[in-house]
Amino acid sequence: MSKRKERGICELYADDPERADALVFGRVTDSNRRGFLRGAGLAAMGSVVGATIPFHANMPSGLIPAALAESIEDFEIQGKSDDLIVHNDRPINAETPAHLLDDDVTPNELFFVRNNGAVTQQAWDQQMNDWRLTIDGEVEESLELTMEELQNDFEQVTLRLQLECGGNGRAGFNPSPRGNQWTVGAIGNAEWTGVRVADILQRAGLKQTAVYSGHYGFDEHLSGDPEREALSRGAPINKMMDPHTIVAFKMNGEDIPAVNGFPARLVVPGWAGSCSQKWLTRIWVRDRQHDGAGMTGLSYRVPRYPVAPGDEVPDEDMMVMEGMPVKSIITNPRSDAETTPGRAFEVRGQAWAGDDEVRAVHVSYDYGATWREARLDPPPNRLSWQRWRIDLALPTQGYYEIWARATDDKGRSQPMRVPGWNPRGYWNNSAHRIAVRAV
Ligand SMILES: Nc1nc2c(c(=O)[nH]1)N[C@H]1C(S)=C(S)[C@@H](COP(=O)(O)O)O[C@H]1N2
Ligand SMILES: [Mo]
Repeated sequence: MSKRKERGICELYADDPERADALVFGRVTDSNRRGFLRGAGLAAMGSVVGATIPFHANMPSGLIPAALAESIEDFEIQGKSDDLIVHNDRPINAETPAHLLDDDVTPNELFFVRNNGAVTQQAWDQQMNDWRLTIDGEVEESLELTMEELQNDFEQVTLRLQLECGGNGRAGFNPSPRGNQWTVGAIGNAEWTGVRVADILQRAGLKQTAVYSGHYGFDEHLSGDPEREALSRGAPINKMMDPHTIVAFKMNGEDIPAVNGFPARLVVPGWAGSCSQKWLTRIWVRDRQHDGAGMTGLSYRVPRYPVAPGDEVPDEDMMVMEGMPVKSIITNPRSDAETTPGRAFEVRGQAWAGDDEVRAVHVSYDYGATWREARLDPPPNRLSWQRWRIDLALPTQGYYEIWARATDDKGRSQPMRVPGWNPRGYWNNSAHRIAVRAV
């Protein structure tokens, strides 16, 4: 897989050095225009330059560290492995190669990143001192929660939850819809700690008129226009009241990485990732479907009926995406692996099914002529992905493809070919396949 990179870190610094600082390291500038790094940002820069930085307090802001300026070829994302496939660095978008999704719990440094806008330095500055979560709209009593209140006033839960971008798999569509050309890796399954949105909404008291949520974060539209949201999606109240829909403040037991929504974000598992607002500041309870950025037009919407590839679809025939379809990936071996004829090896991966549970995973190495059923683990909790594995031996020398196909508990399974084309390329759940040579 080639890196489709549009802009590198040097360009980013050339363009707007201080914003680059904030994006790459979360560096905040004080009134003397010194960049000072704290906590995770400092640790990230330390690990990138390979040592602690004794004089970090003196580092000018907007100055790309020389160690990076000299050596960097690929864009580095704060706290992320450089094995991620970077599709864009403004806004930052990076997916995880399938073979690195082999852990049951996706590590923070491997978890994909999908940003529509960017967090400015001013926003970090302000939010780090004074973050609040507002709940308002169709509620009996509006709330403004501090982080302390959020963490102490509600029961905390820790859950493994899958989060997948609605456009995961977009690269498979033809004609190619615009947008990040995700292959299969805009998915992750972290262990999130947070509080239930249902508990917060119950505290505020839902009015009879409450039907939908609208989510806001402190990232900005890339144009810099403060009137425009980078993204503001929502979900029907019954999905928000699901006990697995949470406001998370920990990811795998640590602070959520800056690019994944520190200090708090929604996790609305099983639905298009866009519902899971990062850098969350407000949940607006509404008396109608939300109409924020990303809720209207072609974004995160799909045709109500099958359309021919390339068709234009009238606005009134588009509907908002909700649950994600059943899907699986092969995480071992990695594609292009070699094996020995006749010798058994383990093929394994993960499978998930939006709001539902996976019932079975089948694997083929003869282009679908025959299928074998893999062993499938139950989810550790609802809406987590599920591990599957099977021992296979390839009969003779040669080139094979291994295909994996999951079926959900409603009997729906993954198509072999790319399913219904749609204008923005959502919901591609076609079966994952890898190449293996027996030599
Ligand atoms: N505030 C905000 N929240 C956001 C986004 C964003 O651009 N801004 N992107 C959304 C989309 S489209 C996805 S797929 C998920 C991705 O979450 P991740 O970057 O932690 O993987 O975040 C969602 N939450
Ligand atoms: Mo997304």
